[in-house]
Amino acid sequence: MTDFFAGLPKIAYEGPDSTNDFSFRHYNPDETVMGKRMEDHLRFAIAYWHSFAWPGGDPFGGQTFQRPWFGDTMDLARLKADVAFEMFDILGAPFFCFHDADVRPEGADFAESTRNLEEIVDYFGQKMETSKTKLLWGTANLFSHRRFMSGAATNPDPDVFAYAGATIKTCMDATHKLGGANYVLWGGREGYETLLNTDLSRESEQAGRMLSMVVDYKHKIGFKGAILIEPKPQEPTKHQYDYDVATVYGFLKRFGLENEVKVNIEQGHAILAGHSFEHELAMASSLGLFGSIDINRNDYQSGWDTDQFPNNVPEMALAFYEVLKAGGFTTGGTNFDAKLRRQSLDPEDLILAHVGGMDACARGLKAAAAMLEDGTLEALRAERYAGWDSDESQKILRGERSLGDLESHVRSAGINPEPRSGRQERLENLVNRFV
Ligand code: XUL
Ligand code: CO
Repeated sequence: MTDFFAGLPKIAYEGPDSTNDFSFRHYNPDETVMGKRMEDHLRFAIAYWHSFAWPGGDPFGGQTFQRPWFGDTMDLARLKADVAFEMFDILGAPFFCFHDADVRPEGADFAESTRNLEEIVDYFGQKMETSKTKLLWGTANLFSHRRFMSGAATNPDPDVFAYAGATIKTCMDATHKLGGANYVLWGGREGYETLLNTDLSRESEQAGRMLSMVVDYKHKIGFKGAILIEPKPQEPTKHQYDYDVATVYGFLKRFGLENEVKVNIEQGHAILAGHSFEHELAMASSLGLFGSIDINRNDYQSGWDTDQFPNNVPEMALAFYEVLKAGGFTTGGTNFDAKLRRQSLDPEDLILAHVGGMDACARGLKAAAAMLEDGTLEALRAERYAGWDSDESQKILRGERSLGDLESHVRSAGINPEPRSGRQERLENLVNRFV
């Protein structure tokens, strides 16, 4: 037991009227929502990197956090793991997620880095024997070290491609060993700064090859979890290839991987791509790609990736509405890829940030379930498209009508369409009854 969270209680559900900051007001793991326990719906995960590895820097200033485990030794990596599992326990977190670089010190070479990772994975394994917290996903950090500055799979240097592939293998092994539910690939440096030095065609071929190797390796080792790509349009790279869900779908189709890989959709990345979060969720669901979510928002003024904890309940309601309509999570979950503000120095800030985020999601989930159970929104949507249920319309969709047939039909039936209201304000008012 470390003393990092000394004096802080285990967080319990006390209901909406509680004035205790250290309690859940809405997240009640055992409460049933649409026939499923809330904990099983939401499948919350703590992100190791933001909570335990991030030093509190910004582009104008360095470290603000002084954590006793900061440093590059294996002893400190073990201390970090001790504190992490203590926080998982305080929050009752069912899952966590990590990159290799979050959990182990970088070695002098590949072999040493891998040995360090394997030692920490064994340490995690021991802790997980007595902890309820499981691994939602593992991933490789292929963006922080200078060797990856020009990309990992999309690097002009095949040695970097090899190093990246070898690193992914070790991280897939680690994820598999810990019983991880998914494996994530986020291509922060897979893109370019300038077309003047970039061969787009080669780079996308390389990315396709790497992903095919990842899928082959998954099958080789019998990893049953999902492989997930996390789209993002830019930052750190000026133009990232996995721009958004639709772009990822095109990439997967091109390499014949659309039935092998799904997406991990992050709210902040959706915003950076000029979409709403719910747009990306609905798009993934309609393309059969919905996998998991990273639930961190951006500041709407800053225009960059601020990775803040969710606290806007109407936004969460619309997001979980799409999650529920997609059938909910199978292997996926709700990962807090969110960090404290750099002035939030205290251990209790770390706990309260997650408490607030978990409550905001739980309120959103309950509102979304109530909207679905009420049924008005879906009934109005179905009514809007009801014309397509007719026999003639279905023939059009089945490809049994040509443009010439449409012309004859319009002429003979005297079709002269009258626009109908989209009723947006009425629908927005309806949503506001539930949030
Ligand atoms: C970066 C980001 C990553 C991925 C995992 O914006 O979201 O933390 O979630 O590499
Ligand atoms: Co993320």
